[in-house]
Amino acid sequence: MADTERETWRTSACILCECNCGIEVQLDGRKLARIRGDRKHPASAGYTCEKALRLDHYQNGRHRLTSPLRRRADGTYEEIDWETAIDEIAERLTAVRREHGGEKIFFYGGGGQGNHLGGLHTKALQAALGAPYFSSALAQEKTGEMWVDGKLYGGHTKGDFEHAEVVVFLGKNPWQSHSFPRARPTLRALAKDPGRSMIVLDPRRSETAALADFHLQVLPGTDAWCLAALLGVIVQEGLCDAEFIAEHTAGTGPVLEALAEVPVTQYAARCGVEEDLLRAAARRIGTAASVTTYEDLGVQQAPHSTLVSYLNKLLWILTGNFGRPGTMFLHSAFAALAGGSGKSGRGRRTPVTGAKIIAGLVPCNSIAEEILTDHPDRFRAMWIESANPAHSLADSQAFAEALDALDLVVVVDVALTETARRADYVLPAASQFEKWEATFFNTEFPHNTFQLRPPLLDPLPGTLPEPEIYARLLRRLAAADEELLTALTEAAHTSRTAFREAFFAALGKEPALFGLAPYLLYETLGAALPAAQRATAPVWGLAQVCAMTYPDAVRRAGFPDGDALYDALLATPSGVTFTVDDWDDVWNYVRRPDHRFTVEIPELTEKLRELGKQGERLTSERFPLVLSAGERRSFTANTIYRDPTWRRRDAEGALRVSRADADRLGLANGCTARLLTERGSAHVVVEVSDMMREGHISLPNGLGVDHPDHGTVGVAPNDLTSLHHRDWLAGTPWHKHVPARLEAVEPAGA
Ligand SMILES: Nc1nc2c(c(=O)[nH]1)N[C@H]1C(S)=C(S)[C@@H](COP(=O)(O)OP(=O)(O)OC[C@H]3O[C@@H](n4cnc5c(=O)[nH]c(N)nc54)[C@H](O)[C@@H]3O)O[C@H]1N2
Ligand SMILES: Nc1nc2c(c(=O)[nH]1)N[C@H]1C(S)=C(S)[C@@H](COP(=O)(O)OP(=O)(O)OC[C@H]3O[C@@H](n4cnc5c(=O)[nH]c(N)nc54)[C@H](O)[C@@H]3O)O[C@H]1N2
Ligand code: SF4
Ligand SMILES: [Mo]
Repeated sequence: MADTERETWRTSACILCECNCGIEVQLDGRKLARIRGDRKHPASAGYTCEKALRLDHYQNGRHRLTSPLRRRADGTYEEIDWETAIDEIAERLTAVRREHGGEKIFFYGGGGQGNHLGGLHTKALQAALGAPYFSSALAQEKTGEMWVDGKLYGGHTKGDFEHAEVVVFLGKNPWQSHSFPRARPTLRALAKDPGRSMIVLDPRRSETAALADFHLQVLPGTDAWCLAALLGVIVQEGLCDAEFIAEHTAGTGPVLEALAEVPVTQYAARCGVEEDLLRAAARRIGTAASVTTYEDLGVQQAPHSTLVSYLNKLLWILTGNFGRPGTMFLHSAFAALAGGSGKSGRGRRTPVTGAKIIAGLVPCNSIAEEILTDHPDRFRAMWIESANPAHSLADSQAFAEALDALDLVVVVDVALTETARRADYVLPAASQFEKWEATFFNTEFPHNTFQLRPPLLDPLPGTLPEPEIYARLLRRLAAADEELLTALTEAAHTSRTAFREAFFAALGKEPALFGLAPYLLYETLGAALPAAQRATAPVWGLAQVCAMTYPDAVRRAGFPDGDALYDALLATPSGVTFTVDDWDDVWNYVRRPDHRFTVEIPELTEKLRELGKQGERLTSERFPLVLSAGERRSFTANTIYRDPTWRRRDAEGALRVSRADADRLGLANGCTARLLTERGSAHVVVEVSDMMREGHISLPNGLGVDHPDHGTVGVAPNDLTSLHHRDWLAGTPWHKHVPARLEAVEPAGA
């Protein structure tokens, strides 16, 4: 019995958030009939949350497209065959390039929460077209943090939450949003252990805040003052780690001076946190044996976002909480999630508005501005894959107008999304369970893991996996030299060694080919692999680079070279630990010749000093409330699930309102109200909630998407947000801080 059962459970992963918990699936025909956590997965070890069990709503929903679509003059769509679609798109891309230049073709997306393999091929198309401008959702949440990371140590940091004595969450509700492996058991263990403490900065009593030892219930958008005050206490009471500062940092003096001057009492009042509680939290951080912190959307999409990222990092740097169990770390990566912050990327700006490009990403709030203009350098075409920016970017209406202004829009998606509805061509992708997939959210240390997931099903008829879509288009564009393709294919048929030598020799001779590498690998090595594994060829290339970048750590994980790593990935569908480090190795990830953190960032130290002068608020008499537009709840998952019946509770995604505000406005639980912002208005269902503090209201993310059977349920948050409220440096939007007004529609109790 055990054997037959084991045979029918197939290995995959959840695609709903960056944790990508391993799952096992029992199929009933094409239905994902039963789903459970995969105990063999090296990071999640059997854990899932409630959302994963509903994945059939994604796989087999009525939203699935089964034919390429072409837009008619009247805005409706007609089905066309793949050959026609590829021919016409190739022709129109070529025309845009001829008339305006390849750099006028803008790329967006290239991977969501579960699928990054297709994005490799998007890069190849960009290279073939000479189109360097690109963005994704990362440029509306993480680019401020990435810029700070680049200045401080040149890498991405995360924390060892499982072992930390003190954990600080800033604008982060991991009970619902996860973001580190096995989040709920980890939080429960933290809360239960009297020797450990959890500190949460959140205006809302979130599920995580309710478990915390210190809930610093800041006024929305005032985290900069709260953090400056916490740091002020640490510096002024001598709780810094002087030895760590002397040994591992440079340029710390001016920062310590600025913090020594912070008026703690005044800043505590400014952020609305009781001074004694704030001081107690600071002392807990300053005296703990190990501390980790996690900042997320509540601060990254709110005022002072980049400054807050900096202050967050100072909190663990000045207290020496790096590079030991239970503290912060830098880590290896199977492949880079974003790039371009290196030599070639430094100092790049957008062509029309001159916005700063960080980690190769154009700020999301700038995209519409780069299009809706007469400027000769405006973008003329857009390629969008695995993203729904007409729903997810600030000011949906402006973005829709921008799409309409372009000469050509192509969308690759599984559904006719809000974005696809504005496209000239929509190409239907095979689902993430119908092709090889993987993500590059590999951020753990000292053991980092990567999973290459085999398909559970054949592609739905009419759809194609992205690698095949891009290969057809790149062939039509004659992107690679035929002789080179023939020579590489021959080498691939000879042996892996022959191929490796031929491939790297070709790249060495012509570095420009690097951009096309995923396509070259698919066409040549892929053609020599068993047909069912063809799409894994680019992963062979990544495995080579990974083994060259971290030779010792990959060897310690048991792989003498990139080929051994690639073979293990194919043979181990539950995922592989690809690097094994020691805590002593962590300093090797600090990208500085002296391996020291560069602590002073003059632009931000200046902003820190200016906090004392700033009193202005974004709210006004007209818009007295602060709306957080996009809260993560138990039944939200960006726009991956389009069928509203996947939600077990909170069907319409209620607006959470404090009791005080509800009473003042005459609103009762379940009633409808009108929500207005400077950009738009919507009817909302009200939930009177003890989670909320007065003046703060909160709408969930991922609602307001259209479905063929159910219409549009709930509010699309970005009908209410504006392009103008954004970080001065990174351009990241303040989705969590939208000035708003609420009006009763039906009187309470009616
Ligand atoms: N269930 C679920 N989980 C998800 C996702 C999902 O769609 N659904 N999406 C995934 C993705 S893409 C991401 S990026 C992460 C995001 O994960 P989180 O950032 O944790 O999610 P949010 O709920 O957007 O925001 C976190 C908290 O910020 C608080 N907040 C609002 N304003 C402020 C403020 O001014 N200061 C402070 N300190 N806090 C504030 C909110 O009250 C909220 O509790 O979640 C991932 N996980
Ligand atoms: N107001 C407000 N706006 C926000 C946020 C917020 O909190 N508030 N959060 C922001 C954040 S953090 C994020 S990450 C973004 C998320 O927003 P987006 O990056 O736009 O991502 P999703 O909504 O997840 O859209 C993923 C798309 O991929 C499609 N898809 C699924 N599988 C496949 C596949 O295999 N192939 C292809 N080609 N397509 C596929 C889905 O149908 C869907 O259209 O939203 C951001 N927008
Ligand atoms: S934590 Fe994220 S990846 Fe894991 S099951 Fe839940 S939604 Fe899926
Ligand atoms: Mo996100």
